[in-house]
Amino acid sequence: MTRLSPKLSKLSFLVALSIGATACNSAQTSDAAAQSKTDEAKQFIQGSEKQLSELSIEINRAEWIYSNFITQDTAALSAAVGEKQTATAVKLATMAANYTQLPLDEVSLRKLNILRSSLVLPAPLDPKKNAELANISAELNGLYGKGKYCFDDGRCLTQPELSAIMAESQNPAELLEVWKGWREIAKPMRPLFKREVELANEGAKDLGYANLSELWRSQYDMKPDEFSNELDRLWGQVKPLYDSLHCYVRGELNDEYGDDVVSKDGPIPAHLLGNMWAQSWGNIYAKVAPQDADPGYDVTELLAQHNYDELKMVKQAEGFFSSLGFAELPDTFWERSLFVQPKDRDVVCHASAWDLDDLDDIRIKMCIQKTAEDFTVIHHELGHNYYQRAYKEQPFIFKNSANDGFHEAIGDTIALSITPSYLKQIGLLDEVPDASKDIGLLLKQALDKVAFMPFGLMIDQWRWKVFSGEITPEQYNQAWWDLREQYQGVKAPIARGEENFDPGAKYHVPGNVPYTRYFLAHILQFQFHKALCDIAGDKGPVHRCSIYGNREAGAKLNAMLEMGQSRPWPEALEVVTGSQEMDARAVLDYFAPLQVWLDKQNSEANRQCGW
Ligand code: X8Z
Ligand code: ZN
Repeated sequence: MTRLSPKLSKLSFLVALSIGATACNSAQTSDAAAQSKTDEAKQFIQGSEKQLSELSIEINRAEWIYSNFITQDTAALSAAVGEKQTATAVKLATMAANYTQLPLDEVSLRKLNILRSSLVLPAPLDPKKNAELANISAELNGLYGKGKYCFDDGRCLTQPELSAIMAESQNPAELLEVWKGWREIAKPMRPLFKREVELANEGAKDLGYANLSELWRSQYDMKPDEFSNELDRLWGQVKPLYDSLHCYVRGELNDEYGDDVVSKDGPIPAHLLGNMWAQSWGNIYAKVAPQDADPGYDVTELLAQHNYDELKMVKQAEGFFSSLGFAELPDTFWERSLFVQPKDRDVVCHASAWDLDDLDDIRIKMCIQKTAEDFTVIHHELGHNYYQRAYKEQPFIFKNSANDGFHEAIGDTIALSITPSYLKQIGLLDEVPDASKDIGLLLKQALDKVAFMPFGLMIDQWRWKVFSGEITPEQYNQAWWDLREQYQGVKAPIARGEENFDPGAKYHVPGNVPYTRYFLAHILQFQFHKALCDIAGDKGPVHRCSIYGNREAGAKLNAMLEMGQSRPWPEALEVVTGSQEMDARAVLDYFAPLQVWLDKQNSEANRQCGW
């Protein structure tokens, strides 16, 4: 007996107990009943996975077609399939809740909990309301995708074209016109969004959640309020770095535009940061670059000099993943993806990655601009595709990332390895700038990544309050700008009354895509990058490390990706980083030399930081 493992002895103990119970008939009946209940639960899980995986292919196809050809008809088809899929998912989520109290194995319980909590737009059980919600959702997506602004001279520009002006123009009047013009597309969204929130809140209640906020925050292997606290903790770690960056950028913009346009002590007007939403600021790097530490190259220009077109940019990004040991993308990826904005029809240009059949039919859809920014976005999208392919052997319910922040972090992690030495290796750059130019490189990176963090956080801070009723429809826009100011220190360049619906001008609001994932991804990618650089044996500063070509790092990354959502995310995190905690220290370490430099600049210029 002593040779038995503890697990086996426990088993024989249970067997003994149940044998003892045979003397009592009622116990036998209840044992049998319990057994049949657990069998039923397992059958339910199996049936759900089959049903959902079949439906998933149908919905993926309908949505792919809709967002590649936005018309009345494709909207109707997408809404019809959406309606069917939501009805099924809501039914299964409701049933799943009934089984979660059973003494089931860990895997089954995890599947039931995921089934219960993973809807992002739950419809009420009432079929009429479900149909209404499906139509609203499709309409909001279409309004964004079709959105254009027409100038007085008759030119009508789409979102990528307007974004290019926001990135390049030096003329504040033009920037303001484009900024304001794009936001016109969102005005008609307001009543639709309001109704969408009402219906989805009702759906969330039907599933046993207080509201949609609680449901969205229930998807992180911890209690919803614990998750909110976790975000506050992470943001608290980063905020001092953000404040230094904000202070520096505001000072430089004040020098450039004068007190009338950018004050020395208030929030920064949102149209001057090189981006339609002031979410990442890398496009104004040249305006705020350090004179003596500029690396002297620009990836957008390097791409042009080396005749990179859209396809070549994607091939180059694929090459990075191949160098880590990932298999090449399938032929169907190249045949079916959309890389170039079609001139003759409306498409959703916002970049996305797709997995049509939950196996190998992976694609991206993106109106690629030949810029450094989109070179990074391509890596971001491919990160999704490689993740999807890595977990394709998982059961359907686990075909997802450890949490949604992981999905968003993979491609960005790879893009952190686009260093000068990598650019030299692939023939884009002739000479690697020496260490004296690191501040310029770090500043560019901080403008993209650190500036993003409060934006990544505030969108769902707004939405969660909208869902819980703390922000009423009459306060949508005011509350939006209050949070923009609170988190980002950014303000609207002109008065924005409630006739506007500025949140709707950001894709993820009409698209109903949760946004906290990007905040998490911005923390996680620095943790992953550091850990993979350690695995690759890189001994230099982490901002100069590239894992290009390192198979060991690739294998470790793949080991995490393959897990999909089968285990709680801290375990997946541990596989790559050795730690179960999300931790912004990796961000602070990466930018440590920049933080010192920024604080020196700010104090030498006698700047009053904060807003
Ligand atoms: O939406 C995206 C990706 C698609 S998942 C292009 N991102 C966020 C955004 O553009 O607002 C990537 C970073 C943040
Ligand atoms: Zn993404």
